[in-house]
Amino acid sequence: MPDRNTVKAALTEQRIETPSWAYGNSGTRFKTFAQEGIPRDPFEKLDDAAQVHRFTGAAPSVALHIPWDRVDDYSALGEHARSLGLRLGAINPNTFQEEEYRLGSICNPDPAVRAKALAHLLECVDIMDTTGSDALSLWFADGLNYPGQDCIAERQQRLSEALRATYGRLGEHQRMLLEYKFFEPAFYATDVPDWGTSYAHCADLGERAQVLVDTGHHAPGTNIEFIVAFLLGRGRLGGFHFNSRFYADDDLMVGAADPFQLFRIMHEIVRAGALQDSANVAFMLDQCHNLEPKIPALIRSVLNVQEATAKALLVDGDALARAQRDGDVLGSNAVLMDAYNTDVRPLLAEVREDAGIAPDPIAAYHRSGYAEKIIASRKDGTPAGWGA
Ligand code: PSV
Ligand code: MN
Repeated sequence: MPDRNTVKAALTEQRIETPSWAYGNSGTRFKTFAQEGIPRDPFEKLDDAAQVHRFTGAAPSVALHIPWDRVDDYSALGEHARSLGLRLGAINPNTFQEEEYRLGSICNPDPAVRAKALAHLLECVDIMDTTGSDALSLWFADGLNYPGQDCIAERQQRLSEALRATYGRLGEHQRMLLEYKFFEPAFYATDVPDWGTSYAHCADLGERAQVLVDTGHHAPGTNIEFIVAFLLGRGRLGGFHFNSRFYADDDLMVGAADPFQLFRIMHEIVRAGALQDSANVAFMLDQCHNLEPKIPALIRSVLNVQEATAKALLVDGDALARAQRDGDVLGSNAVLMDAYNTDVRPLLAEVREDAGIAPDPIAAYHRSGYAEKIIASRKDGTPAGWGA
């Protein structure tokens, strides 16, 4: 059986990055239901992120989306993060909300549009230099709605060119994560539709280009842990965007739709020793809380990742290896299920108490009065959303 103290130590060290955009208003294609107390700028988003970290002790960094989080002075934003015990995490360029990008960004048939998109990617590396962020997190909404709309093969060439130029601009301690998504917003063909395409482009570029797995971006039934195991084996798993999907890219709280899948993913991570910081796998959330209040939803998401991780750490690796070697199909499955079926909440409560944190972070957040405070103090101004 895994040693209890080793499991606790691993849980104490686990870090999960929250996305700045999860603190702002969001919605579906049909409607955004505004909430009260929403941050009005990136500084206030960090204030809210600090609450998630305060009550979980596990969320010390925040990913930014540019231009949603554009500020005049990124050093000041970084300083604000530091003053809250946070740091700025992955920088996410946005090449999908401007008129010019109607037919794509770096894959667009028009060289002038491609140049604009590339300039934005390079600008984001400049921002990384200032914020000290180590990851450029790329997702392209590029694709086609109709057969014949553009040349699929030429678009791959254009993609390669822009990725190469961006990769060449990265500093020694910076890396590029390439996210894939099998559909949306384009419905006939997507330029980076799957992990294989992302992997091939990353392999062309070099070691500091890695695949980003957004758990919501797969067809129903996809075996995501297989993808994770494969990429880990090649040193190409850059990180995750965790969320849950019931249908497509729902961006719901991680661990809500399929906690067993999250456990299976974390099992591959633990097995490969990729939980440690040295493995450089970024565990990030990419979620939108359209109905539920944002801060407790993010706390719940962090707890869900911790619970899946704790269960994965409890897998008896020796017993599993033995059963697998013996060809004991039922026995090996039982080892995994034993760990999955363990109630790890008391163990995590203990980890928190050891760290001086309340054992029930959601209850502690509600008791803190922070929600009431921001509702009262953020009455004026424009709440942040996907556009700002
Ligand atoms: C696209 O669906 C995505 O997963 C990308 O990571 C974006 O940057 C993010 O969502 C924000 O909408
Ligand atoms: Mn994502």
